[in-house]
Formats: sequence, structure tokens, C-alpha cells
Amino acid sequence: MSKAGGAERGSGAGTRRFISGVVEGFYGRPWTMEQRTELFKREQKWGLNTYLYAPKDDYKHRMYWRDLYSAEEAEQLMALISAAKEHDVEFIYAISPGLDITFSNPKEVATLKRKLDQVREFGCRSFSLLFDDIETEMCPADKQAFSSFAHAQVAITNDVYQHLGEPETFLFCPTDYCAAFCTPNVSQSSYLNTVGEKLLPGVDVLWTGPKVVSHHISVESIDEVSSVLRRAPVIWDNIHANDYDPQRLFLGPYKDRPTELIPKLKGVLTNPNCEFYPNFVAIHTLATWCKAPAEGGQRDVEMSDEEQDLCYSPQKALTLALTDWLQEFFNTDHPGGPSRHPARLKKEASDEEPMQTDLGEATYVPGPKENPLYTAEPLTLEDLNLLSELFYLPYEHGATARTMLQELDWLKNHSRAATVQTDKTAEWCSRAQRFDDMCDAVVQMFNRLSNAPNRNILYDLYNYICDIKSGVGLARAYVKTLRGHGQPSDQLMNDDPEPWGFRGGLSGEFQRLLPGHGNRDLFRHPPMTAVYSIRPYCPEDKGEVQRIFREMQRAGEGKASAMTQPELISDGLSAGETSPSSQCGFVLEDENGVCGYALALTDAKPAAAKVQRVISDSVLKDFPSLVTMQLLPRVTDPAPAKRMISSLLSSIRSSGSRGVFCELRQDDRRMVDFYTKLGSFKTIKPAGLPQDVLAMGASL
Ligand code: GDL
Repeated sequence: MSKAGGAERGSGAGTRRFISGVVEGFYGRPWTMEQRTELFKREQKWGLNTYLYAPKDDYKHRMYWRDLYSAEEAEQLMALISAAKEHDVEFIYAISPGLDITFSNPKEVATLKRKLDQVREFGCRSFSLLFDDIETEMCPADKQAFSSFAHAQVAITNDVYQHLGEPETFLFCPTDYCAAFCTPNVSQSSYLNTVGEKLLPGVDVLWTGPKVVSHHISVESIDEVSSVLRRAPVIWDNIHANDYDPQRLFLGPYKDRPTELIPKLKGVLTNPNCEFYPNFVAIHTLATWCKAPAEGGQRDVEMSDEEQDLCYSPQKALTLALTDWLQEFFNTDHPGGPSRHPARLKKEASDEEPMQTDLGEATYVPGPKENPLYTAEPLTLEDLNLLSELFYLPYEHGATARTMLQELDWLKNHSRAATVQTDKTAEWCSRAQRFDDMCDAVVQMFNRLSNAPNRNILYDLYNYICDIKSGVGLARAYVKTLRGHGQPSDQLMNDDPEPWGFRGGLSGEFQRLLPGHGNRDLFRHPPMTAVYSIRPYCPEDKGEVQRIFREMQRAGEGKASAMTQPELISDGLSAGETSPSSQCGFVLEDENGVCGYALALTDAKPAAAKVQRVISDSVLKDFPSLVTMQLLPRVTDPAPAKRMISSLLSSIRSSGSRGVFCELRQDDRRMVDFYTKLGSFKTIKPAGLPQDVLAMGASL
């Protein structure tokens, strides 16, 4: 076999080769037989040597693991196994019996052996037993027969391994397959220690690193797990897996795994995106990583960043991958592609010569006063670079994505400069223009991708690029509104937005309701001085809320020219005389305790009556609910308060209310500013409002 640089070396075993390639191990729609065959071709071309067949939602791999393959399925599997052989790729057949197997029942063991015997008859010589993502509690029969879950799994694995004649490649995936799952930790995990001790030495163990989706995999972490397992692990890498979030796709390079790991591992298999075609980058860059010279240049111990890996540069590997991938987009050798390519691409289009279709007919040529034919601009390497940067890696956005987020954040925080002449106005305008240009590049990339001849790649990418185009469109419209250039249709906060103005569906709504929403965004705001948490208000908070209310009232009195401050409808709520409506209270805490609150009454009428305020029915019809919020001066960051009020507004909306209003003392600039900046609150002028009081309302 002609193996790549990384393929022949390995875990100190000398002659045993380094397993490198792909595990089809994700949840969701498995790849087709054609796609897998295509994968083998690519693996061979790029010097990868292994494919692990483990599609979670393939019936007979996991849920119905006992069922033998039908004649038709057998034929397909046999063809696949021979295709792998043809391309020098080792086909490993994995089975996941852990959902319901009774380990202690000999019939179950016999069924498992029978199933693997059948696959062996198809020509397969390498196997794997997977025990990931299963219940760890054993059934009573197994509890009686085995001293632990690890003992049960190891017994059946050793038995099957021997039954199959101790194949050269046999992989075991433990239930605790990453450090985060080990109790109390890797070295003291009794589960892993049992596996290390009892599993026959010819069986290799899969490991995903510190976490299920590991950001970094360090040499030390591999040394630690290898010593417990008593063998070098095979990494099952979920760095490019996207089956856990339908809005994400990973087109960044293989990264944050130092190449010094190579001699310490038995192999690396990547479990990539569910969509087959966009995995070009994931697999191509892994292949580049595997080829990194075994003995790189001298490393400077001070250099810890992965870019300092002298043997492998993620950025260079990415450029190599994207350059090759670009060619694929022009490939029409598949059903559904245009037949006239490349003649219809702009550059090649000729005005004079009628073009020939595959059928040899002359194509339509518009006359002088007729519509010109639609011409597609060809996709460029820059487009693919941008695409990769927008869909980079699970813990990192690409450079352009980071810049766009930073710029939008800056434009938002300095929006006053857009409407009022300040020393920042010129800078604001030029940065707004730059942001708009970046958004435009995303739209242009979308257009060129949508016109690319290879429809297979496009269709796999389509939902993602559509989503990012809309997301960027919203941001662009928002910047225009800040400038005062927005069209009514651009307004994000209008009363009746189209559904694409509030994105994310039900799952998005759940996320926005959770207090931690946004905390883990990869783009971080300038470091916060404090860590805040928001939690629902409970009756025990009454005293603290009262205290904050009084303190802020005193501060207001100090500022106000007149000693008496006008009474607000919400004062009774803040002072604890009235309780907030059910689910309509939140408190903000920092390390020193409660530092803010947001409370609401879904029906404002009784509270208004208490302070003898008559609010007209027409106002109450649009804004039936009342909110109040207060923060101690030590809360200088507006972000947690914004999250708190948006959680409160969501709760009020869930109660069926159409709108809310708040009353503010006119000299309370901080709160007036806060509500104004939220964007959703507008000043309203109900009759009978005391002179120094301002009311603001928001529709829900
Ligand atoms: C997992 C699953 C895998 C899934 C991945 C990402 C392993 C060993 N098992 O835990 O099937 O695709 O997470 O969601 O990684």
C-alpha cells in the first residue's frame, strides 16, 4: 500500500501503522453508498487509510443491531467493502449493541457474533464495538453476573475479538470516552482502569479527548489516558461534527492538536459534518496534519500557540484544501448539474457564437432588444475563504467573522455619533461603510455559490449560506437604521416583522429565555468586571428589592431640585406592597448579592388605581402590563440588565399580554437612557401623567 508520511508510523509499536481517516459516526441521515465510495477515492488520494462505518441512525448498526442484513443490503455492503479495498482504505465495521443488550445472556452474545460473522462473510476484516451514548445502569441480570459495567463490556469485547480470530484492527469505544465523563477524573476512573487492565492488548480504544467536542487535545492529556488504558488511544475527533446544532457547519482547518501527538497515538479518525460534500476541508486538512514530518524542527518551549507548530500550519493547510475544493465546484459530473457549463459562466460567455448543448442544438440567443441571458459569475478562492471563516470551528470564528462582530458591536456602542455630530462621526461613517462592504461580500459569495455548477455541494451548503445571508442582512439593516437611513422594511423593531426578522424558531425562543443566553458567544464583549447571574424573583427577595428601591430613591432625591419626588405606579411593586405577577420577576446578582431587579404586573389597572392614576382604556388596551427595573450604580455593564428585561418581557408575553409600559422619573437619566437604547420602548403620552413623569411603552 502506498501510505502517506503519517500512515506508517505509530504508537511506538514500530511496525503497526497509524490509523488515519474518517468515522461516519454522527446522528442523522447516513451518507449514501456513492458518497462513501467518493470518500474512499479522496482518502486514497490524500493518503488516509481508514473508514469506520458507525452511522448512529442506521437501523442495523444500533437500534436493530441484532437483525441480519437482507440480500439487497448484503450486496450493497459487499460492494462498499470492495470499493474500500480497491482504494487501499481499511473498512472497519462497527456495531453499537449497548442500547439494550443483556451482556450476561449467552444468546445475546451469540446473536452479536452471528451478526459480525455475516459482515465478515461480506469481506470485512476489521471490526469495532461501540458503547458510547448509552445508559450506564446495568439490568439486574448483568449486575449479578458482572462486578461493574466496564467488566461486562470488556468481557463481551474480548470474547467477540477472539471469536473473530483477533483481527489486526479491532476498536472499542468506551462509555466514558472523554475526560469530562470520567469520575472523579481520568487517572482515578475505575471504569477506565478496568478497561485498561482487562481489555486484551490487541484491542484499541477510541477517545475523543478532554470533552466530547474537544477544543484542544494536549500531549499531557494523551500521556495520562494512555497510562490508564495501557495503550495509545485512537482519537475519535468530533472537531468538525455538527450533528448537535442544525445552524452550524464547520469548514475550518483541523486545528489545536499539536503534531507531537502523532507518535503518541494509535490513530486519528474524524467524525465530521453530517453533510458529506462540505467535509472536503475537514478531511483534506486532517490528511495534511497526518503527513506532518515525524520529527519537526526544534520547538521553542515558550511557544504554546498551535500556530507555532513547526510541522503543521492550520492556515496553510486550509489554503491547500480550499484551492483543491474550488475545482470541485466546477465539476458537473453528477445528476442535476447544468449541461452548458462552463459556457454560461460570465468569463467564457461569447456574444457571437451560438452555444451547443449536449444534444447538439443551438441555444437561445437573445436579439438586440431582448433580455440578455442570465450569466453567472464564477466562484473564487476568496469566496471559499470567506465561507470557511464564517463557518469555522466550534470554538472559534474565522478572522472575517470576528471583524464583522467587532465592527457591529462598535457601531452599536457609538451609535450617537451617527446622528449627532461628535469627534467620532467621521470614524463612525467610514466604519459603517466598511461593515456594509463586508456584508456585501457575503451576499456576493452567496450569489456565486448558488450559481456554481456542482449542485451537490451547493445543496449541502444551501441552508447554512441562506441563514448567514439573512443574519448579515439583518445586521446591515440595523446599521442603516442607526444612521437614520433605514427603510421602513429594514426596521428590525417594527410592529409586524416578517418571520425572518425573528430567527431561530422555537428553539431560538427557548434559548433567549434562558438566563445564560449569549454568555458563551464566541465573540466576547470587552471583559466584564463582574460575573452576573439572573434568576427568578422569589418572596425572600422582597427585602433586598426594597433596599435597592429605597437606595435609588434616596439617590434621586439627592439629585432632584425639589425634595418630593412624584409617585410612580410601580412604587408599590418595588416597595414590596404588591407582589409581581406569577413568573414576572427577576433579580440580578453579582458576587456581592442582589444588585438589580425587574418586576411586572400583567394587569396594571389595580396598581394604577392605588395611586389614583386614571389611565385611559385606549392606552391600557395596547399596554395592559406594567414593568419596573432598577439597578445599583455598581452595575456598569448594561448587558445583564438587557438580558434580565428581555427575560421579563418574554414572560409577560407568555401570559398573553399585548404590551407593557413603565413610568420613569424624568430626571432618572440612567433609566430613561436604558429603555431608549433597548429600541423596543417608545415614549407614550397617556393623559393625567404627573408633570415630572415619563411613560414608555413596548408592544410584545
Ligand atoms: C458523541 C457521539 C457521536 C456524535 C458526537 C457529536 C462519540 C464517541 N459519540 O458523543 O456519535 O456524533 O458526539 O455530537 O463521539
